[in-house]
Amino acid sequence: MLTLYDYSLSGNCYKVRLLLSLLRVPYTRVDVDIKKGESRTDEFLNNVSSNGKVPTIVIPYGYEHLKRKTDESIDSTSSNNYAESRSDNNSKDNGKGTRLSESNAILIYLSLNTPLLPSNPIEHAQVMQWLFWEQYSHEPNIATLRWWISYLDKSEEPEYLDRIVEKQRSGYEALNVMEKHLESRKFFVGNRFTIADVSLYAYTHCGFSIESFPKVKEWLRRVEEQPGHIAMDD
Ligand SMILES: N[C@@H](CCC(=O)N[C@@H](CS)C(=O)NCC(=O)O)C(=O)O
Repeated sequence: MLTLYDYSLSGNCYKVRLLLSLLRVPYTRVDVDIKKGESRTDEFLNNVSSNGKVPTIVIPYGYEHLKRKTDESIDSTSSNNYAESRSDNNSKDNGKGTRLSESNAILIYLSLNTPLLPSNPIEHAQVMQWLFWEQYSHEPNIATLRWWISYLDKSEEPEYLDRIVEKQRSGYEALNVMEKHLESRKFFVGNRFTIADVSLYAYTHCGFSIESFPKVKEWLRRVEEQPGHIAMDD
């Protein structure tokens, strides 16, 4: 079974829990309290993530999470290859399996061979486009500000004031990009639900106020209607 190293307040971790639920993949959840420094212990750095971050999953050697092939499938013949996993020293977990970090990389791994990752080359690349955009233009602003204000209480600290204003500006810029894209679409890629939506949903639904982004608001509801959807605190 897969193991997920997780932190309940993290949107990056929620992306993974949400996708596992949508795909109905069983897993073992290990809570890591990052506020208490549990992701920075020697044990965690040596055995789970050398970068000291969650989410990280451990994929048991020989694991095949989804055998089903659909019309949407892409060829992933080496994705679960036992020999390949064993030969990758950087991703070993003391003989337990292959470690995989970075929320969006985990989403890609889990959604291979499912309709949530299109096989059409253009749509596939467009999903990647939104995943990279999420990590560069969305999450660093919306998620970071949420963390500073709601969990680290930085809003009154003078050295944070300019940085907060800048994160707010860039975060709203990202929401504007989403609003414009959704003016003529139901979902981010190919007019159907994909991991681009899963990834973007995670921090959009709990970050900034979206009152002045009606298309984003409607899209959030559509994501919430997907069978298997779970809330962040489920
Ligand atoms: N780009 C990474 C970001 C991972 C990340 O920053 N994780 C945070 C929680 S959201 C963390 O583990 N922080 C603990 C630490 O830095 O000590 C991803 O998408 O997974």
